[in-house]
Amino acid sequence: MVYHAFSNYAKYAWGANEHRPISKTSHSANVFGSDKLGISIIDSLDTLYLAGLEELYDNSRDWVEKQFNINVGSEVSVFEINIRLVGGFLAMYGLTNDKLYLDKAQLVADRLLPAFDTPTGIPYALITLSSGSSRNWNWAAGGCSILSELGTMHLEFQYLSQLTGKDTYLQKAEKIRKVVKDASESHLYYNYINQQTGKWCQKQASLGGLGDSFYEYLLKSWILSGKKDEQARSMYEDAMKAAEDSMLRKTPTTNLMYFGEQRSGRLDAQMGHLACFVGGLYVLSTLSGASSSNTSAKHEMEIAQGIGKTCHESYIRSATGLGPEAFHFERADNEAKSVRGDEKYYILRPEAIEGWFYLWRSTHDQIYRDWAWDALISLEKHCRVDGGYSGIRDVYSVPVAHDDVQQSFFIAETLKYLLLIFSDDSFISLDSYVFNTEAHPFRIRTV
Ligand code: DMJ
Repeated sequence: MVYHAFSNYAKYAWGANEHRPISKTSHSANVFGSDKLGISIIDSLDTLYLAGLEELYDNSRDWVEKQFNINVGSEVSVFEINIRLVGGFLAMYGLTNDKLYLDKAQLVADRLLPAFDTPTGIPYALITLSSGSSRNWNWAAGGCSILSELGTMHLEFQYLSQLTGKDTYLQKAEKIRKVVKDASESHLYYNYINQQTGKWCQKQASLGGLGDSFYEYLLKSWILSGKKDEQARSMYEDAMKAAEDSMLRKTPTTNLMYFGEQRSGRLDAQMGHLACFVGGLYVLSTLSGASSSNTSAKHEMEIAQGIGKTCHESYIRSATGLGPEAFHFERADNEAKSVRGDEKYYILRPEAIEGWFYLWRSTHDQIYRDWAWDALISLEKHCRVDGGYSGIRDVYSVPVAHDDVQQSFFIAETLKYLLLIFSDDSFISLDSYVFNTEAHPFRIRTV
């Protein structure tokens, strides 16, 4: 699958950010701008390397060395460039010790730094790479910065400081954390914050889109610090407790567990596909021993298994065996299914499989490999096309309509977690590596 996905990208769109597997042309999402930054090459490096696809990997390294160019006029997402490019390069440096990758990681991170020049240190969402000029998304509430974006710099910047010995990066991330921590209300964190004042812009909270990886990076920063960053651990524990109280529910008759979305004190009984990652996060919390005595491992594993099951239900209640972008729990006769036309799509996302990967590693219950295998078969059946893999527009409708985009996270994450779930535990052991939010494994330093 990795070979089919990447070799077709290479054949039809080499150097472009992504590709269209049906039109067999280049594609670039607006988060990557219009220049060819080779996002799919860099995002795929570690998966190619781990899958042992040597020729494709060698060609990719060669492209990075000779053709990668960040000195372009594109306006890009600070978050996306950080998790895919800085994260992709850092993981490769940890895996290979090849200095090229550390140099490139630093080169890219340095280009992002002007976005952090705000009164609070909270970065803008978008930056023009050549000029450093920065701004927020037009659609963001109150013109504010987004929690999942500004809260997802810490791991890469911490690791870059560890590897280069330069504190600048970690200091930027620590400054953000302080502002967000000071703003929190009873350990609740909202999705939008003003980068000028450090005040919340709206009282909406979510473990799915707009919030998700902020929570993920609290736990993972603690792990990557060799479990020394106690502030990250305690913020994670308190934030998850507050999130459970305000957003974790079970359906009354079928006991399906879900994290809803908090909107100004009211809970929306819907969950996004993105929020399925949280099952894996709870497993990692237990495996790493993050909880103090207040929160038992048993409690965490119940949530991990409950969310893993609910996300699986969202997959098997569709005609394709693949899960929709969002699903609901308001009506007993329609649980874990989409209700609106604009939330029925599947764009090759990894989060459900990611959750089952962690559950497999911690329980070795065959059911998680079976669920991953069923999803893999559905991907082959409905998403594989002659020119790679495509997202689909409606998981409830067969034959499917393709969206004609192969997202770069498909190789970086979805296929990597599939590779890992069917590999031995020692292959990228969770004792030695922590994954960034784009599934790039960072080697944990023990000193
Ligand atoms: C990825 O880019 C990352 O996992 C991010 O944190 C959220 N969304 C996508 C995949 O769905």
